[in-house]
Amino acid sequence: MRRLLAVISFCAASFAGAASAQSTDFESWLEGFRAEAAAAGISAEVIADAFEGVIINKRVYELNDNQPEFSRRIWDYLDGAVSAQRIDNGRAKMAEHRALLSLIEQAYGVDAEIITAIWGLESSYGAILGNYDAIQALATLAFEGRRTGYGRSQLIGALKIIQNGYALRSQLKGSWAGAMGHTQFIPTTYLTYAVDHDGDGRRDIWTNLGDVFASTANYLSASGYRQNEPWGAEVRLPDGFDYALADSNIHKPLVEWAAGGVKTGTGTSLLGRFDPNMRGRLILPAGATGPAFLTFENFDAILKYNRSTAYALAVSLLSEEAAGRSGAVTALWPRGDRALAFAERKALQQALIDRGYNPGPVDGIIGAGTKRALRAWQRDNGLPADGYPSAAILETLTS
Ligand SMILES: [Ca+2]
Repeated sequence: MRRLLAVISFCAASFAGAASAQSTDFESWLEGFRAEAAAAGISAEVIADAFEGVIINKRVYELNDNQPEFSRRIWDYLDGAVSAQRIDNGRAKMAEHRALLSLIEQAYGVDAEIITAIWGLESSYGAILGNYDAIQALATLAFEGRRTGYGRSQLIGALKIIQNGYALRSQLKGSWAGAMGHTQFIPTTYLTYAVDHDGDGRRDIWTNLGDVFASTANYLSASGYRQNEPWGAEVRLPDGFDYALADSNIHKPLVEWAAGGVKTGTGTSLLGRFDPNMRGRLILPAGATGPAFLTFENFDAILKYNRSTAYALAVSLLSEEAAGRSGAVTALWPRGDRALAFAERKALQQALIDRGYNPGPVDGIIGAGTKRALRAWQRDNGLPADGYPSAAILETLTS
């Protein structure tokens, strides 16, 4: 016991040493960053005021490594993102703000239910705006870790917001990643796309819903969103379907998908429901054993908001519900599947290399390269080529 205590106190001492070394490093990093900000045209006064008392926030690093829309299984994420509560609130909010949303829908060509769904996902309709000091959060990300480039550019953006008088230093509150206001704009998105809907001279994404909705619609419109076009739909695939067609690079007109036997989720013809010339790509978020979706250009516009398929699907399904339609997914998710741990994802990549396939670097990130290599191996071995890294596939690959 005494020995254990000694070990603990030794660790505590070295921790304290590491922490003070880190704060010294942060101070010297900040010196360099001040020069960078000055070169970007930020005044000495704004810089001095912005960084007064700012220290790094370790919690930001923890959250950066554990983003739920990337780290959770998609069905668990969707259970929370498209919960009965969020659906009910979405319908109520659509009704409450119908007049304002209609005006913005007409002005920007973005459907009210998509604006509402993004609002619901980003801040639970304004209930959770985030209490992190954006300057501190972004300085923390800029200082070290895997998002230093993002942190630096957003930090400069945040300083420009203050310098241009769009918001006060004290108003820059938001998420741990520096996303702010009702629909969580990061500073550079704010600078480029936020708009002053009510004409009071401020682009107030923190307290003015007209500015919030218009800014969100403006950003989606610039990302390619088109009014009255669907995001996509759940689909049903025929027996013997070539799952390799579920590839983010394969966009085909609906008429071709229909010719290949793809039907709506209820088994009817796609052509009866959608414009046959609309182009879509097929996604299988949980592999061949889970639900399938055809997604159109509006889905890709939502992905520009947050580059996570789980997020874009949640927004899409919630938007159906907010509009009073059903956003329920009819096929079952493979809820018994577990997510592969980091070491297992690396083992899967290594196994593909050992078998003569090229997944790219062994980094534990299942990206397009890994999926393509996995598909090739599946195809060569007579398995459904869905490129989905399940525990069962890892077992087969490594046995
Ligand atoms: Ca305004």
